[in-house]
Amino acid sequence: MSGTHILWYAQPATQTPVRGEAGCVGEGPHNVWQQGTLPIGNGRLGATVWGEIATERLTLNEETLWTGGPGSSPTYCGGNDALRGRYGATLRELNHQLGVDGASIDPRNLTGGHEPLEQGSYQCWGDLILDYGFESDAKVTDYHRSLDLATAVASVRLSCGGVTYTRDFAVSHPDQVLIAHLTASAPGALNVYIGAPMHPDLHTTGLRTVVDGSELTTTGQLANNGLRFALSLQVLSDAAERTASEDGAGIVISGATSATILVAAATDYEQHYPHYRSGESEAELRARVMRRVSKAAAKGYRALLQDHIADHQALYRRVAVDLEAEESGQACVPDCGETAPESHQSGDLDAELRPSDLLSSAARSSDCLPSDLLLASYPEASPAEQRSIETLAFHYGRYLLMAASREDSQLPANLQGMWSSTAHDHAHGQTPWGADFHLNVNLQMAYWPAYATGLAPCTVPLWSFVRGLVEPGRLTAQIYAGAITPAGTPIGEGEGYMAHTENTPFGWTTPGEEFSWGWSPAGVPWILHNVYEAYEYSCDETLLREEIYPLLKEQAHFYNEYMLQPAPFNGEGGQARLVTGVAYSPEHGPVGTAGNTYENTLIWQLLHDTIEAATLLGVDSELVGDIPEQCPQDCPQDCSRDQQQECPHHCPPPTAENWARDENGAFLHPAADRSWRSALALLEPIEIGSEGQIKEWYHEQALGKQADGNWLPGYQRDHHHRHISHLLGLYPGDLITVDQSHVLQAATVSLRARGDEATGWGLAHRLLCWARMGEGDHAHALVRRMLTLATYPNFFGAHPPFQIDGNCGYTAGVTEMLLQSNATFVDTSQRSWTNYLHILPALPQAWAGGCARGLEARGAFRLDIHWREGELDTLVLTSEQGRDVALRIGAGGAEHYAVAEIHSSEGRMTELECLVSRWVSDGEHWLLTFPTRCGYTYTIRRQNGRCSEVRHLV
Ligand code: FUC
Ligand code: CA
Repeated sequence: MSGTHILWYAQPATQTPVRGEAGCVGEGPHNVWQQGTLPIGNGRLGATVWGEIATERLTLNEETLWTGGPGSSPTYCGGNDALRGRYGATLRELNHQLGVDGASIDPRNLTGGHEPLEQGSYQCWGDLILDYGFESDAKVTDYHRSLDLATAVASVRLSCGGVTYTRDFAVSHPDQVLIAHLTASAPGALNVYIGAPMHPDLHTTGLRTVVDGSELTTTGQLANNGLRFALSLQVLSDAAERTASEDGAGIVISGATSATILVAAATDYEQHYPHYRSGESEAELRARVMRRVSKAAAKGYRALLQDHIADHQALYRRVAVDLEAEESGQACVPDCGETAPESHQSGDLDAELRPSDLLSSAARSSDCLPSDLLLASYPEASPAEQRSIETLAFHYGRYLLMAASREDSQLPANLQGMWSSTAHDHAHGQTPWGADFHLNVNLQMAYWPAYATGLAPCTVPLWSFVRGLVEPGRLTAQIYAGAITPAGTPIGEGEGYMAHTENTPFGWTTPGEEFSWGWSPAGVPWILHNVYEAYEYSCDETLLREEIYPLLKEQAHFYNEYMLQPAPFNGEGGQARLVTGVAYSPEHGPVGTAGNTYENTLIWQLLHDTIEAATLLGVDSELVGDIPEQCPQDCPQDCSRDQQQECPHHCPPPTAENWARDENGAFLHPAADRSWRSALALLEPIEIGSEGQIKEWYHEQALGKQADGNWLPGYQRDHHHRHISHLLGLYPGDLITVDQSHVLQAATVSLRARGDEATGWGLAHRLLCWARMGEGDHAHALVRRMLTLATYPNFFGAHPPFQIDGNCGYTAGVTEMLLQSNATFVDTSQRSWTNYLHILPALPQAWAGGCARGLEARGAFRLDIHWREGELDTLVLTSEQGRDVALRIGAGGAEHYAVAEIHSSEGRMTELECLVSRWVSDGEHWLLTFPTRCGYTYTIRRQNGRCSEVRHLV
């Protein structure tokens, strides 16, 4: 049903009732904007379409229009404050105090970033205004506006004075222009004023708009930092007359039947430390945007639209999901938004084709409610309608990430993707959190659905952003942790880089001005987890060697050499253990504790991934170290634990004492073993508290309480905190998996204690965790909660306010309910099946039948999953790298399935040794394992005797 790819409304944005809370943008125009407008974008240039009747408005955004950074002050240095950080001395003193003074200390000097005008904020560019000049009492009929996710075209259609007007809007990725196509049903009835004013709250210098015939150009600089900007607009039309408007700021067309308006915009930003500028002059920048528009104009509307749709669909159609129950018993084929006419693909696009026409027929042909009413009716809607809303929201998360982040974007998706209606120089001015790149959950979450839903190309700007953290982050590491890297050191070989919660395009890697939200060095290991996924999903070793491993290695080195400390308390087994020193669990509880579960979990994942990568690449074996747990097995003497230190056959067990330092930070035992493996073994991230919960802080006993029974300072016992940072090992991490019942049980206690109420992204994180726990119905309760409480009428996720993390987290959550691939099991021959595929691991009852096409799993597998009556029906698995595969089938049980067909591209069948293995760990599980060949497709169905052997492994 087309309803899962189209949003449509029967009224303009300003007449769409707002729903739920506005958040920090307050009631008023920005709230109307965030709840009612429809977003389009090509990863660099974006717009939100209002669909207003007489004066159409598109709020324009360009991803690099930011205040702050170089130019905002002559002494700009990424916000770092050397007087506070004291080249690591402050951190060392505080770490020392943690050992002496107990549970927590006052870390107010681990701050920086005092200048909000240097930190800066994302800026709304302005508007594209299309004023039709209708009389104020003109009667308008047949109004609708829509956004087709499958074509990335937003459309408006209305009739007024006997004329039908259409407007179709898209932002082309191949041609880097915004396209607005306007038509009137009566010849010559199109009379429109066209303007592109900059946002009234922008502070600019040298702002100049020139109108020349059908061309308009605006240039200027941001007053705050001198960033140059330029916009070029061109009108192509059959107008009888074309004039500059009286104020000289716009173009008026009269007597036209159709018109195409093309807009390009850019700044002289370049992601290059330390200047972050391309070096272009005003004339060069202007020429760049004018060239784009002229090239597009020469191509013409038909070809532009056609290429836009083809480019969008090549990515969008990789994946589709259909959650609607299959009552009919027919094969489920997910609709990828094929409602667009064939001509969209074949090339003979009708000159008069208007995407806006499609919706009218789609809307007419179904009795589908407009999207705002449909969403509002969700709690009472029929099961089929509920499934279609859930499916639409899944597709929307992918759509938004694509629109905000493409392979040639200069910056990753920001807190609001790339859409904003506000402008203010100040970091904490108007745009929520300056729409910055938040590293204590938000940026990570925006990219969580990327790999599993076929959007790997959209992650390219994320890596370049992370790579871009290295140089400024080395300065932050030097000032706050004393890690000195000589200039010019290649990535991977330095002493380390550090960044914290709030990040900007200009290397703002300083801790924030308040420790409680501003200090979060583990944000870097966390975002590296996203980066490592690029390898896990693609198995591309060149990418791993050249891009990913150096980033991991330098960060692992940094933690190992500068951040890890022997804890002032013992681990659960009574042994000394490592922590990361002064820490804060985002943004909750006691301030300045000796490590915490959040940080230890993230460092565990960092070391785990770095070791895995180094081992795969066959490099840095001394840094990796031996496998401690294997030594005792090789020991010819059966020595007890305290004899091991002396036993010549034994690797000494790793000890935290090896990380002890003097007051200058030098190691007391320079030659001691501090391998990554030893550090990993000493992190012990998960400790279980007296109420059976996963502790959030190591001195927590009962939930939220310290040993004396008092509440931990800052613990939010009245309303449950949105962050669930102590559960990162469950999602996105690999530390807690369904195969370890006691930790899983503890995670359940913690999740239940935190409750199902949270902000938009907080709900999404809970959804993901319940999916990883294998609790489909609970995960689905969070799906319902998100759609009921945290989704605006335009389907933007509501923190509130709008943040893109909720939308992307939702899509990741639905995906994790259908497919997971991050856990490991070890079979009886000691073979580790890392990242085995778990099919339908958390299928809720509400999704009895459905299908998903094109999902990707770690190990470079692509899957089409069909299920019926709550069980797997057919699985089609394509192997992209020829890895061996292990399948666990949550809904159905692997013991009932077998490989039924194998195809290569030549259509050949081959023989295959397929094993159904019983694997006992915390209960009985069955796995189907078989080798695959690159490019071959395997169809798995209920057992039909093709498996050559059934072997019980345990
Ligand atoms: C984190 C969250 C806030 C908000 C902000 C952008 O700091 O704790 O709730 O989402 O990011
Ligand atoms: Ca992993």
